[in-house]
This record gives sequence, C-alpha cells and structure tokens, in this order.
Amino acid sequence: MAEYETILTETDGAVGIVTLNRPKALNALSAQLVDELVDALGAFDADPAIGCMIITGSEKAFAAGADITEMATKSFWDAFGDDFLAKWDRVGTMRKPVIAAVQGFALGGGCEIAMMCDFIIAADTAKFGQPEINLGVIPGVGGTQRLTRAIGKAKAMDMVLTGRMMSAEEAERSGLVSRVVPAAELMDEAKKAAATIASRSLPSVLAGKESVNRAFETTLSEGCRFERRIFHGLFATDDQKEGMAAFVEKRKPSFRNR
Ligand code: CO8
Repeated sequence: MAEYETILTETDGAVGIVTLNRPKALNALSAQLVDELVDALGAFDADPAIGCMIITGSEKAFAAGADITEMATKSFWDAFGDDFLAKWDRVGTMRKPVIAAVQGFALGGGCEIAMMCDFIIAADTAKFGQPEINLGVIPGVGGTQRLTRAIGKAKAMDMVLTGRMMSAEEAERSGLVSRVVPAAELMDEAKKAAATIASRSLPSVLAGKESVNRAFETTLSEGCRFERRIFHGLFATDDQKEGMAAFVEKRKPSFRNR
C-alpha cells in the first residue's frame, strides 16, 4: 500500500479497512483525502486476497463533509473547469462490496460517501445530514439522488431543504442504514459482516452486487432479465457446483472463487 497522510489502511483477514483520518477537521473530505481514499479502495479492489472493504471514520465523525475551507473561494470556472468532485464518484464504482461503518457525523459529502457504499452499518451515535443548503449550495456528489432513492421524496426533501440532521434510529427506520448497533460494537459488527461476505464465492458476490445496483438504473422487467442472465451464468462456475454439492452432502462449502 502507498503512504497516505489523511487515511489509515489495514487488513483483517480478507477484509480491507480504510479509516478516514483528519481528526482536527472532523475528517473533512479534502481533495487529498478523496484521492487517497479512491487509491486505497482501488488497491483493495484489485487485491485477490481481499473479499470485502470497510470505510470508517472516528468516534466523533465519519466525515463532516467536503472541506469547506478548500472550496469556499472557488469560482464557477474553478468548479466546472476542473470538474470539481468528479473523482468522488469512483468510491461507488468498486466491484467488491464496500461497507460504511458510521459513527458521529456523516454530513454533506460524508453522507454521500456513505451512500456510495453498498450498505451502511451505523453506531447509535451516528448523525446523517445534507446541510449544504446552509452554505448556499446543494449536495454535489449524489446526495439529492441517492438519498431520495434510499428514503423517498418526503424525507429527502425535508433533509435537503432544511439541512437538518437525522439520528441513527430515524435513519434505520427510513431505510438509509441496514443496522444500528451500540457504538462500542460498531467495528466488530462491520468486520463480522465483511468477513461473512468475503467468505462467500467472489463470482456470486460480484454478481449479487451488480444485480442489486441494476435496480437503480433500469426498469423492473429489464432488471429481472439482467438478474436471470447472471443467475444462469453462475451455473458455469465451479463454486456453484461446490456450493450445491456441499448442501446436499451436509458439509460446509469450500469456495475457490472461480
Ligand atoms: N470542512 C472543513 N473543516 C471542517 C468541516 C468541513 N466540512 N467540518 C468541521 N470542520 C472543522 C471546523 O472548522 C473545526 O476546525 P477548527 O478547530 O480549526 O476551528 C473542526 O473541524 C471541529 O469542528 P467544530 O468546532 O465545528 O465542531 P462542533 O462539534 O462544534 O460541530 C459540526 C460539528 C456540526 C459537524 C460542524 O463542524 C459543522 O457544521 N461542520 C460543517 C458541516 C457541513 O456543512 N458539511 C457539508 C459540507 S459541503 C459538502 O460536503 C457538499 C459537497 C458538495 C458541494 C458542492 C459544491 C460545488
């Protein structure tokens, strides 16, 4: 792994973990941090020893948004000419699953990065919000789109137009997060989920992720057709033979990721 200044990376078995680490700025997402995050995720994604990734932050903040000091003086041309924020999208293009383990603030770009992950496990201390309206802008990396798909128009409008924060409990009730756990158990829970995913057959994990994501991009009938074709395709893998033989023989499968 490369040397990073704004993130920490580690592995736990087949799980790659990226910890956002700018404690003095509540993990505000500077250009350098986003570069490093995308680089580290890309390296884990390409590493055959890794089956799942986790992005996490600190106890106080997953991330308090894009770095406001860095963008405060940008002109229209600075933003448009450089396609400001375009690189962030790459967080959502990893092929292997990425879990966001969130405690504390996940605001603005922090909430958007969490929503680019495949699912969010939240500590009971987590607070989600899209407060860009307070700064005279709107979300810029998918907040109005992914939040609306996750929690529906009424709540998304409420969040985006008032800039209010949502508790972990409300976020789970609204469908933004998959589980809420006590803060002290957050990383254990996220690692357990990631290790479970990493223990499954990689071809079916990649297929499952891609197929669920199709639901956001296409019609129901096209999505179901896509799913069925991939389902059929998985019968060409050794792992399908192994998985089903193991069930019949009442033993644990031993997947070889092929
Ligand atoms: N950027 C830069 N620095 C930050 C940020 C941030 N987003 N958030 C916090 N910090 C810094 C503070 O300035 C402070 O620094 P210092 O100690 O040097 O004064 C330090 O982190 C600690 O913060 P606070 O003292 O404010 O801590 P509190 O516990 O009092 O408050 C809050 C915590 C409520 C999270 C508060 O810090 C806050 O409101 N932060 C800003 C949240 C926000 O507005 N986020 C959205 C940013 S915009 C964005 O992400 C959208 C991207 C798309 C934009 C498109 C533009 C074209």
